[in-house]
Amino acid sequence: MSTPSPGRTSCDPSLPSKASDITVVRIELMAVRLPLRRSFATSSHRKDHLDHILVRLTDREGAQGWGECASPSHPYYGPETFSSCWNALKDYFAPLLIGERWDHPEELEAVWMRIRGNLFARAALDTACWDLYAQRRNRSLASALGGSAEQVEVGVSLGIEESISELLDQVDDHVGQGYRRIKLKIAPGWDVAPVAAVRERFPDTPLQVDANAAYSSTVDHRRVMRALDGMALQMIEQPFAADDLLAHAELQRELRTPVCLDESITSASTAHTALGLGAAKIINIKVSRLGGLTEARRVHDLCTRSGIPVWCGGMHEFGVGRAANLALATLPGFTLPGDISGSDRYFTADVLASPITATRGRVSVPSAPGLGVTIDRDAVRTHLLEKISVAQ
Ligand code: OSB
Ligand code: MG
Repeated sequence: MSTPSPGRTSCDPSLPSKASDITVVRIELMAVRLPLRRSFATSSHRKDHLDHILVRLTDREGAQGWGECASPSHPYYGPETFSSCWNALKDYFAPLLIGERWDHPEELEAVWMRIRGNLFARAALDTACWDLYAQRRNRSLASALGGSAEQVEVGVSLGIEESISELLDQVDDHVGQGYRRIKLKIAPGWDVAPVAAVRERFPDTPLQVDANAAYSSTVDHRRVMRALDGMALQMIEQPFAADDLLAHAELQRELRTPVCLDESITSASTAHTALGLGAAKIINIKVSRLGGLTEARRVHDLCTRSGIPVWCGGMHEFGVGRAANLALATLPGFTLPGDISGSDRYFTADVLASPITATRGRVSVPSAPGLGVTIDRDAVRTHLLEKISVAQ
């Protein structure tokens, strides 16, 4: 036992315990580029490498927390870009966090309250604060969030391929690896035929589709949705524009297949509105899209109270963001397999000393304090594009 230092109320047992009492004194932003093992195409574009921002916080005691900004480079999934996130972190989020004293990461909402949007940027710092907090409490991030699962069931998200036979090979490969379900990206022109071909070859595999808002509520597109409705899918994810909740509600009334919302759900309030309108029967919870773990957990709690199953979505995270997703997915409402496949599916070299791996469709949750992963400093250095530091 160390002797309590004078003036540190947290060490005086006669006073209410202030177990954390954290002040961040340095924030480093690292732009890191990882090549993708295999290029990935969605309804909007194709990519062969990813530029994400890793953030490292250091507090007054020298403890550190890590987070990842997994924003796509271009504004095709949502409004943010790599550059918008870099600027928002450097000019707004980081300066407000530096020097601020806090006990729990939920208090940071008040610190950042004036900043609108920029949720992918915010998520990086929110996650780093949760990591730091959990480490200071000597608890795993999963347990700090209230989760207890030791393993999480996962599936894969497969991009748009050049041909149906290449898609069938991809599905075959991942079903063989034991992934719990297969998600197929769809877009007008790549929907009924490829999905029907997969369903025919794999009649019993849990299958779902994700349109990334590529459809509109026209007669032609609704015909596509009705055709998909006959293919025993687990869900149809985000067919229409993010802000068109009524179109999703109308579609959900026409289909037996559950509609799942991704891009539409940017807060617990939008989730509340969407559920009130009947716009979805399932919600995809993404740490990045919701601005971090605090809001992601709030959406989980709301859905659980409303009897709506949720699953953890992904943004092709490197190991840091992947570990945060994994911790969140240990909460009890995550009853459907998440998009948290092993790092090796995406990258030849991740930024972790031991990458996250899936075995027969399950990923083990680290039990070490915080995110519970070790960053490979050499890998970060090798793939570093740019680094800046914000200090007190
Ligand atoms: O819509 O879920 C999505 C990847 C990038 C952007 C959006 C999405 C996705 C995925 C892949 O579907 C999820 C993953 O494997 O990380
Ligand atoms: Mg999606």
